[in-house]
Amino acid sequence: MRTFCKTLTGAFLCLTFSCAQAQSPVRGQEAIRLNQLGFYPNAAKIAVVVGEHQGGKFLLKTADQAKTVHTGQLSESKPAELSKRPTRVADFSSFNTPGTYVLEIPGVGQSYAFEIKPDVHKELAAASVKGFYFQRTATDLPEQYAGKWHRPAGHPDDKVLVHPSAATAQRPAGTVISSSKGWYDAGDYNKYIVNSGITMGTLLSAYEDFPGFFRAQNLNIPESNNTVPDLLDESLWNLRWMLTMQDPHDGGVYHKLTNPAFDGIIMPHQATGPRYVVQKGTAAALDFAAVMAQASRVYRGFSKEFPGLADSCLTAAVRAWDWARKNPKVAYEQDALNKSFDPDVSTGAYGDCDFTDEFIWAAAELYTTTKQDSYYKAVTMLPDPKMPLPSWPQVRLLGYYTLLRHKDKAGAVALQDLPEIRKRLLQMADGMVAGASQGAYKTVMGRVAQDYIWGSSSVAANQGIALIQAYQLTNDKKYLQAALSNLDYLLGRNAVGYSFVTGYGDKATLNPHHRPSMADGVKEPVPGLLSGGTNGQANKQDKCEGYTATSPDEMYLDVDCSYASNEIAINWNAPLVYLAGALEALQQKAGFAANLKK
Ligand code: 9MR
Ligand code: 9MR
Repeated sequence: MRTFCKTLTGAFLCLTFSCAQAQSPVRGQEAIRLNQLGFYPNAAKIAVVVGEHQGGKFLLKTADQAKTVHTGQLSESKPAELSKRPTRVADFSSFNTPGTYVLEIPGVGQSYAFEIKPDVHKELAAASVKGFYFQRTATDLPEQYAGKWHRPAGHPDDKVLVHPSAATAQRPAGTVISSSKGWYDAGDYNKYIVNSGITMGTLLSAYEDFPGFFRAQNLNIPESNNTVPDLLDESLWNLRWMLTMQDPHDGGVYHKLTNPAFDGIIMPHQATGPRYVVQKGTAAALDFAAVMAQASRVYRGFSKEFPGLADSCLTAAVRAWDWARKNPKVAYEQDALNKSFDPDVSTGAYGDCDFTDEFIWAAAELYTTTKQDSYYKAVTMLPDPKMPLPSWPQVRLLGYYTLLRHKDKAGAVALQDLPEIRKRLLQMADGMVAGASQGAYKTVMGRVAQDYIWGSSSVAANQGIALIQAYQLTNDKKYLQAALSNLDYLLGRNAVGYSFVTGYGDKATLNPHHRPSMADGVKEPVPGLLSGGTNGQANKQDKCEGYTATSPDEMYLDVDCSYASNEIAINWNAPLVYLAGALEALQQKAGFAANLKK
């Protein structure tokens, strides 16, 4: 077992009851909540001071404290929306000289040191993609690429069994198939098509929206020296696995590749139990179809490097779509499945029984790639006025983003809906902007308790993506500013004061529920991984010891047993890749700096 107490920037942090006596009151660095990496020179720069305090002045000092470069007034005290804790804002947006600084609040203390510079999130943006490399199954991660987190290959998955729930005449139960490569889903070692779907859709969209930025990014992965952008090389590792999850006999797609029960807390190569592909389903088929249709479009640009890949993806997409049209209501219901088949399967369910949004996403991708109206017309593209934020069971907006992204090549059938989709997206984004300006933390994320679900960090990141889409459509800086507020949230301007990205920030997640990070004997967790973050129900869900929070925005424990607030997952990292990459890409564009100014 790892110890939960660690020394961090000089402070002794206590994370369980076992060492509660050393817990210090909230002040100093703990009380000053800000993006621990820093700020773009001409963007908003905000810190939030938490706790009782008389207010007054704040000072911006050089990190060596030799010089005060700026002073300002703290705002009036305001209770945070959920916890009602008093908060004040230090807004130093007008100061824009690059350098390394600390914020000093007389009577409270100093913040962590942070930078003001043009590409302040560049390393983070790369690390968030590199995080996927660390999730690779079936390959050694040598020191050359993985540094101190190098490890032997785990889960070759070249001999996977067809589970009785997935048996067909051509592939009876027990048939051995090869289903190699792919990423581990999260802190566990299984591979789930539904969750791979939104993950891949988000990563491929990041590339489609900001190809120049991702072409220039170097991740130091084994493929870094080829002519393909590293993001697409990395994504291909999972795409190749996804392709093997389609039954060649009927086009259906297995819901997941899994152990019957979660592995213990051991390294990947030590986890050698039997693995199964389990029941085909409609959500898996449609998410797969959407990803393959999009991948066909994206990898078409690399036909020389990957001959035939784009065509194979499109064929796979069409076959999965056809299967789903014939099998439009096959839900993955694990409990029911376990009543009929052995062995029982108790790993992540990713069960969803409403496929309206999966049909919309797959139709939008297939239509955009093929230009065939039949795909578009097969669904009701605007079934209701809702604009649900993307998450693994809700992918409608991924389809809308794609239609808007390719609006210039849209045919009549899509053109009739596009003004309405655009209008709804901007309404959604306007609501987010208004919310951010009213909130105690001045972030879009976290003003309402419903934001704090399992994986809430991805709520923040996906709100950021919606805002970037709005910015791309309008060029209106308010959307960009609001998107940036949520990156600030993820990196420390939040009610628990953590940066939720491992390895990034002075007070960043140290003990994620992530088997390799827990079992590798290396003190620091694998870097570039986004913790699921604050979750109002976490104490009831994982029942870890140590929760003291009573407010949903504070229900977070940086301990590795807290899988409901501190696991990492590919569908959470992907929107971080998008958000950090988009903001870096946009700040590189001439004039963007001035654009971000308040
Ligand atoms: O490690 C598992 C994690 O990946 C899942 O998100 C979580 C919820 O399904 O479950 C974790 O596994 C736990 C299991 O559910 C109960 N026993 C303890 C396991 C963690 O060590
Ligand atoms: O992200 C999933 C979350 O929405 C669910 O509430 C939770 C419990 O079912 O499961 C989460 O997904 C986990 C998956 O089931 C197994 N791998 C780890 C995932 C992240 O915790």
